[in-house]
Amino acid sequence: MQNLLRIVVAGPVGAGKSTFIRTISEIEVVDTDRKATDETADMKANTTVAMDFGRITLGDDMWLQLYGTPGQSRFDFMWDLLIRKAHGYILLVPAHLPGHMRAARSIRAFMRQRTDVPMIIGITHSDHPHSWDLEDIQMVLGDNEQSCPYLKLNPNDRVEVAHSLLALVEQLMPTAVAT
Ligand SMILES: Nc1nc2c(ncn2[C@@H]2O[C@H](COP(=O)(O)OP(=O)(O)O)[C@@H](O)[C@H]2O)c(=O)[nH]1
Ligand SMILES: [Mg+2]
Repeated sequence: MQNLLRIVVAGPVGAGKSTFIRTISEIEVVDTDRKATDETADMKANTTVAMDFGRITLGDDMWLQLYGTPGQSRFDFMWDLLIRKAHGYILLVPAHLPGHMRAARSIRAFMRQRTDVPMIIGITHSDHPHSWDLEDIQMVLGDNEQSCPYLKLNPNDRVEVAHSLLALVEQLMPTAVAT
C-alpha cells in the first residue's frame, strides 16, 4: 500500500482552492499567491501563480499531499505537471459565477485527457444568494448523477473539507499501489 497520496485541487479562479488547502493542512501552507494585475484583479486581490501546497496525516504512516493549481488557463503548464503525478483530484466549481462554468468544463476536459485517476466535484459558494443548483451545474459540465460524485462544500469549513477528501480517498484506496 502506498503511504503517500498526492491530491490535486483544481478549479477556476475564486473557486476556493487555496482556501480549501489552508483550511485543512496541518503544516503552514506554502502558497504562491501574488497581487493580481490582470483581469482577475476585479475578483480578488491575490491570485495563485504556481501552486499551493499542504499536507495532512491520515494515520500512522499515511499522508495526503495537497496541491492547489493556479486557476487561470495561462498557467496550464502547472496543471499538466501536477495532474500527471496525482493519485486523485477534486475539481472545485464556484456555483455563484455562471461565467466560470465554461472554465470548469475545460479544466475537467484538460484533466480527463491526461489522467483517469479517481476524482470528485466539489460545488463551492452554494451559500451565495444567486448560486446555481447542483442539477444545472451537472448539466453544464455534461454529467448525470452517475458520472462522478458531486458534493457541496464551503472550503472555509474544516468538517466539509475533510468530508470531501474522505469521499475521494475512499475511491482511491483500492487503486493506491506502491509507485
Ligand atoms: N462564502 C463562501 N466563500 C467562499 C466559498 N469558497 C471560497 N470562498 C471564498 O472565496 C474567496 C476566494 O477563494 P480562494 O481560495 O482564493 O480561491 P482560488 O482562486 O480557487 O484559490 C476566499 O475569500 C474564500 O474564503 C464558499 O463556499 N462560500
Ligand atoms: Mg488560489
